[in-house]
Amino acid sequence: EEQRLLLLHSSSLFFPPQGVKLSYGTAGFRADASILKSTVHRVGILAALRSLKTQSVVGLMITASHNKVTDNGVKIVDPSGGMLTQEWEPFADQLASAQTPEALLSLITEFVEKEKIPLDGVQSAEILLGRDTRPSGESLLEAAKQGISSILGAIALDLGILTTPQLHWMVRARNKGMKATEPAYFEQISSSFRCLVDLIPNETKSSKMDNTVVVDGADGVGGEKLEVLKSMLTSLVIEVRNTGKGGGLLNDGVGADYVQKEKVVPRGFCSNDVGLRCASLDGDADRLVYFSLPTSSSRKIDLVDGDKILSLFALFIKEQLSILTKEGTEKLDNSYHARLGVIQTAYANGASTDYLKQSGLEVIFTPTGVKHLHEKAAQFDIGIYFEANGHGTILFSESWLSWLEARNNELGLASEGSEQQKAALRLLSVSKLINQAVGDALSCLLLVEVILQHKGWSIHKWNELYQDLPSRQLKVKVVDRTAVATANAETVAISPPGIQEAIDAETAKYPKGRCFIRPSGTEDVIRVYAEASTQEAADSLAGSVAKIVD
Ligand code: NG1
Ligand code: ZN
Repeated sequence: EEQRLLLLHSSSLFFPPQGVKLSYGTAGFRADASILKSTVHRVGILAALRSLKTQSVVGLMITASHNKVTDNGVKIVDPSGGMLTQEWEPFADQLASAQTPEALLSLITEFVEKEKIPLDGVQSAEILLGRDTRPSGESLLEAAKQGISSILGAIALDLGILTTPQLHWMVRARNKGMKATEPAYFEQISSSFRCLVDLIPNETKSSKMDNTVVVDGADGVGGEKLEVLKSMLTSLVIEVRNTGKGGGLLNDGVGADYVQKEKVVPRGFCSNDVGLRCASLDGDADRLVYFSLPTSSSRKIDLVDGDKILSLFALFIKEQLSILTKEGTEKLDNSYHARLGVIQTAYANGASTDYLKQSGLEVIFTPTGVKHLHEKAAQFDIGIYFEANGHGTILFSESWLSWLEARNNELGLASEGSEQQKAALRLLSVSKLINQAVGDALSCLLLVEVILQHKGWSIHKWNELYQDLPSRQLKVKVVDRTAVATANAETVAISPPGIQEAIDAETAKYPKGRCFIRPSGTEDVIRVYAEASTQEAADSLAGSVAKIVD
């Protein structure tokens, strides 16, 4: 009864927006910040229920990532550090659209019963809260706290302004019984970076590689965190621009999404930067792309996107694995051959997929959204996933990691300092540097940098791994985006009827043409992606398919 009254009272303070239906899309709820309060309040309730159900710590992040500053969003981090289980998403949708406190209460009561959630006030729940730098974040965080405290036994721990991946990392760490503070995060990634630097072969160590990277912080949270991190590193100089402190507007003409989609120089970069190795984070620092300015005369950039980061990582891991498992002289247990898999979505550039396959890698496709990629990657001993937009990470299975630890110890006794042992140490360090909970621009940046140093590669050399096929992405505003449904990892539109045939007919007109459409999970649009042998052809294919959709 006390619980009932608490919920009724708390929800009577938050009115759901009229005439809009929000849904838990690709990455939680997202909308204009002004209509989000009641949704965030309810997600607070949901997070508390999730924590009770799993008897573990969960997270709640307030961010709208790469979207405009006036938008915001909210999502739940599951105990593993990954996204909220998809099984709970429909319930999240129902909660968000309940019209009255009574309707909300009856939904919750029913769900608690069905899921057997111990909502008795005896069990406790704990939720870690984080938010990005958006001005609306503070008051939305307050709404989340009120939602959480309307569940008996639930407590919220406000961690302040964080990158999204930091919060994911901390939830995972907490549930593993590890220290889950920001200093612990910085310590882990900087020390594993230093280990990898120490293991750089002497031949490349002496090469005159430029160890400076210029980073566009998108005027978001990433820049300020990078300033802290960079002071803990040696052998790498990081220059941060668009830190948010210079008055620049978040994600406005800056950031990974802008750079990847528009393929032009972001604000804060100029002709003096020609030839430098540059990188862009997105607004909550879970995406990373690289670029360079080829000439001072145009705004165009040479983009090094998520697919190429993936390729660089895959190449490095594969190399280290083959050193590790090379038939050595010692009779040691070489038997655990890691299953290595690479996960992409339909947005991956076709040239990247060809390259990866030619390099002997197993490539798998999933629908858009990290939750899908992550799930697939977790099925491998080493699963590397990336979206073309720069969101991705490397997952290591527990069983292979414990084998690797043991192997490293054996090698340490039998052949300390051997090539094999160095390979084992490198792989162990990668598993600590890279964020195992979710794609993380900061840890990916450090891994890219140390691999380039390891190989003695410039950004140009890296970019030449393969040449991207020209591509074009468009968005089309439609009345009802749910009218489009897709199959086969979103490569085929199964409704409305006839639309796929029309797309196929258009695509057939272009050499190397590839095109697909899908409803966005974060914006009210249909996305069109086209690829072809020339930029003009890709533009024209995307344009005509956009007309079909319209
Ligand atoms: P939607 O709006 O569902 O396309 C976008 C990105 C996703 C993912 C999410 C979450 C593209 C084409 N889509 O999803 O890859 O990053 O945002 O932020 O880049
Ligand atoms: Zn993001």
